[in-house]
Amino acid sequence: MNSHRFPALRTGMPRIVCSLAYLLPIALAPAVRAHSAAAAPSPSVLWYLQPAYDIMAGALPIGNGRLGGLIAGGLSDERIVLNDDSLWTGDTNPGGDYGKMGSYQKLGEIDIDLPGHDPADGYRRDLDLASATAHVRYRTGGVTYQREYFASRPARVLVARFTADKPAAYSGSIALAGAHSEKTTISGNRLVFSGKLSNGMAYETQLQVIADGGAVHTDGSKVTFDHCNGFILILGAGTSYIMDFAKNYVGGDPHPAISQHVAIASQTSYARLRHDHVADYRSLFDRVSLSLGDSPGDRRALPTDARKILAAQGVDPEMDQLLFQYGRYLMIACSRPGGLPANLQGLWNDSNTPPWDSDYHTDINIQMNYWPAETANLSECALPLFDFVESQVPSWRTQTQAAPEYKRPSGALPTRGFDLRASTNITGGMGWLWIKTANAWLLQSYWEHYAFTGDRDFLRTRAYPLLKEACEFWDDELKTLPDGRLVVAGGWSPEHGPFADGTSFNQELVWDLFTNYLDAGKALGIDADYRARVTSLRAKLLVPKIGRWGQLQEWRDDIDDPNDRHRHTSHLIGVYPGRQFTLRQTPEMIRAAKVSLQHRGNSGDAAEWSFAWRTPLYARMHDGDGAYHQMAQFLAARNSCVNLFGNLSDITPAVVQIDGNFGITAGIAEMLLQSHTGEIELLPALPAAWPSGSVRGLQARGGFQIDETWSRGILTKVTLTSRTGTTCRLRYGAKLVSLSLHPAQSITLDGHLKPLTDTKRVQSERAG
Ligand code: FUC
Repeated sequence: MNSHRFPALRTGMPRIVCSLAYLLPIALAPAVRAHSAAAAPSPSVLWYLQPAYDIMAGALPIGNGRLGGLIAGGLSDERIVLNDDSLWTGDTNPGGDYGKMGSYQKLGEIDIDLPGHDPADGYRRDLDLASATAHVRYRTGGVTYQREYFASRPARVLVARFTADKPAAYSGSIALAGAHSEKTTISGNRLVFSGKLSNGMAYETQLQVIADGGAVHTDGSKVTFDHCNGFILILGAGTSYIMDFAKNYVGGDPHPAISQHVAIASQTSYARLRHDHVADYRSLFDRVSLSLGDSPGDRRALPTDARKILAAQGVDPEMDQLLFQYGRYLMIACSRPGGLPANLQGLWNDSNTPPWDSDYHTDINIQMNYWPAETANLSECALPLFDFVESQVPSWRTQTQAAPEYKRPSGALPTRGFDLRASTNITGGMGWLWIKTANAWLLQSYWEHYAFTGDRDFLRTRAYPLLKEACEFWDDELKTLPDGRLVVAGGWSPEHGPFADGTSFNQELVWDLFTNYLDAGKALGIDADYRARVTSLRAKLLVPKIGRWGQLQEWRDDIDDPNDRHRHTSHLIGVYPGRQFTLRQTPEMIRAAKVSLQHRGNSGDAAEWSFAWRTPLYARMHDGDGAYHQMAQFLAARNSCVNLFGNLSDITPAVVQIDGNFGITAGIAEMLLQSHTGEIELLPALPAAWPSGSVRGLQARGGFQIDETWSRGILTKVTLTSRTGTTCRLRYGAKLVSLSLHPAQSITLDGHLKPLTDTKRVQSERAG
């Protein structure tokens, strides 16, 4: 294989390179002569004029929910980093020993040598969010070369196609390398490696090379080809992991299924593979479209990395749209039913020692990953989270009920329920500290899934039993203060300050759990007695107070430091993603929350995800410009450094973390539509930066899909479609109407909430 000439392709490269250096790859690499601006694409494309400068920061991610690829786009040395979401080291249930938790692993990579392709003209690399396909295109030696990549869920493989506009243009080689010193074997143009991790997990990867014309032969560990017209690559992989506690998370040998997937895909035409992939992807992606207005005229001519810098300095609504849809793209690519949920890096990982083990962090990160699932109309993408939780609960339960930290003065241990530590692996293991109310926080997604979809079966069989079990846990664990108030004892406010009784984060999460449980029980009409008990427990919960500088106190004692710039905003969880405090019902608490938020400042404390939390927080305060400012900071973060993560990944602080991408998507949705108060509120936090626009297909609680159009900052039209057939209260500013819809019925209203269709069902109400 050629030495990796292009900086993007050197693995040991330091991740932080400062701003002037950013221009080096373009300015100093004669290898790549930029494509003309004339090819400026639609706003739903990420595009670049050079290969990735760093794999995690710059390569373009594709995924089918389980298998992922990071495309570097090198000229003479293309590199595709491979991942399988279940390839993890670590022991099953290591009993809180962080060291034994293991970490998410890199699977391997495909390395393609194309001697003579460097230098090239007109280089362009892109990721088209409308079709979930990535591309590389360039011209060299009088030939125009094109590559297309996608990850097919229907075919369960990654696919790449290399073509040229002249025959016999390709000569080179293809290698497949595992990340754990495996030996790759080749037979019939199929490269295979397999292995077993020290925890016994078996895995395998198969790559079929299908050449068009020319001569193909194998050369040791590579497939080499001379004068081919082009080639197609089909990659399948898997592990022996299954999400099943009862089987100790060990399933069968992955080999037969991988062989079958690769064989079938290899016999299927490229056009059919692509068609099926795009149809599958679009069935989710096309549910929501967003238009936030025009960007300054010259922006479309700029590649995404350059445009990101400018967008952070001024308004660029198309970039905001791109950020929103990129979060949805990533969700579809890394969280599909049957697979594991999105981990700290989603699915994409170039290391066997990734930051924080690329695990499932339970004190913000995994929760944030799923914030947009319901509002941004990707409810099915939340299913991996529920499958994961249910597969881990038996182990979490055992560990919780044996935890010395939960031992009471009497020596008794908990006998009901489960809780979580901050880090979790995929085999029931947990590490680091207990995040006492992480159980409540994870289960919030269960309630939300029902609230948005109206799926009663899910509520009855999956959500309700866990919500009740967690209530029973807190029923046993809450401590009674001398004044009769109930508190979570010795809890943290992630991730700073003292461990104390009645910390606001914990109080708000138990309130949230109890409320979700009560709503669930009421919807199902069951367990009236226990509901009465939980109602009385909830009434006794200590409610966070307003402190000496007008802040929403983070702790029971008024010890908040007004200069505290910590990245977490844990005490504001009752504002977002919770619903304890709302503008209309508890305006004084929202005012106090805003004081706290403003004092947190704008540093984000080096975690980009913190801007992605502050965006929906300001949105819930109906401060659209405040929300926009946080979103702009997310975009701006670390623009002074090159590794400015041109692929738009969130970074925390020098490593990729995916939570912020999801949080920003959720934040934008929350600016445009809210439904946590019992009303559906239209355009609650529209910023001045988006004076005119439209959105189609956002979801609201109660099983509604909402389309909104606005002009000069004012709603002009709204269409509601009811999934299940129900009533709702629809609000725009001071205007409020009640609607009653049949299943699948739609209704359109103007900006005064006057019906444009089906007048019978609309009845005006006075604003509350
Ligand atoms: C939490 C955060 C960190 C980081 C880590 C993965 O500990 O406080 O910023 O996101 O998770």
